[in-house]
Amino acid sequence: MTDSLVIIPTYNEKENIEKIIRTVFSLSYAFDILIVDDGSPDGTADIVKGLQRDEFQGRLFLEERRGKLGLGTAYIHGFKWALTMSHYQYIFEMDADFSHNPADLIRLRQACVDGADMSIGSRYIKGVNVVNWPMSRVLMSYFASVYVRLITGINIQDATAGFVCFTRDVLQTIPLDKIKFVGYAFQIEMKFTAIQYGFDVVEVPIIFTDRTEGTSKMSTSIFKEAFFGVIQLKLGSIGKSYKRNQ
Ligand SMILES: Nc1nc2c(ncn2[C@@H]2O[C@H](COP(=O)(O)OP(=O)(O)O)[C@@H](O)[C@H]2O)c(=O)[nH]1
Ligand SMILES: [Mg+2]
Repeated sequence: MTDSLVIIPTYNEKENIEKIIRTVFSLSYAFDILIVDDGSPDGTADIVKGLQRDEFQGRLFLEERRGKLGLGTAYIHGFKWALTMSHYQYIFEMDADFSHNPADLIRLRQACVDGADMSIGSRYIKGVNVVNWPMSRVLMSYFASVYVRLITGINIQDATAGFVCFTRDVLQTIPLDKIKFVGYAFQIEMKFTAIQYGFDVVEVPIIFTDRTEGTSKMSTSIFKEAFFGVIQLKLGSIGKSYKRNQ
């Protein structure tokens, strides 16, 4: 039994899903995988079921939800699933589209083994490490992190990053039912909340490469949620006590 589970949310990722699963399973460390699919009309879940049946029983898991309910709730669903299995100590977020290099899972895990409570695959700690994104998106993402730092005061260079390793303790402490955002704001909310609870959050440099297959689900509503969500997060935290129950 492994101590590590990679959660991959999917919506219409038929071009990527088999390859990403095989790549993770070919790494030198044994990671399990949980796919959280939101009823992808392109049949992503069927590909996963085939691989589960034929090759990866006991290592590859699938949770299917009925419709596109958003990235944030897909992860919350996955986190809760992971916490029901007592052997998972390191629980990861990773995209299906190869924007995150699966080989970096090992470095993210190592940062937590070495003492961090949560590690983030960060694009912005050594310059800007983004490949193939249009300049407009790079600028938006970079300045989103500057904006998050200014408003919330958290010292994270890549606040919207979606390549993350959580130790079990962090996910057990954060009240998952109270996490309210679904898009980039969800990523900010998880980091902000972990820091409020006093967890040690470290950034590990990665190179982020835009997808070559399939399409992005980024939308203006996700952008708006993040813009106003950051202000809500800060205001909502004032006077709130973040106590770990021990
Ligand atoms: N389950 C689920 N997965 C989603 C949803 N929206 C996006 N994803 C997945 O989340 C990951 C990141 O999404 P992507 O479209 O690449 O966003 P971008 O990288 O910001 O353009 C991919 O694996 C998507 O398939 C959703 O509503 N539900
Ligand atoms: Mg992507």
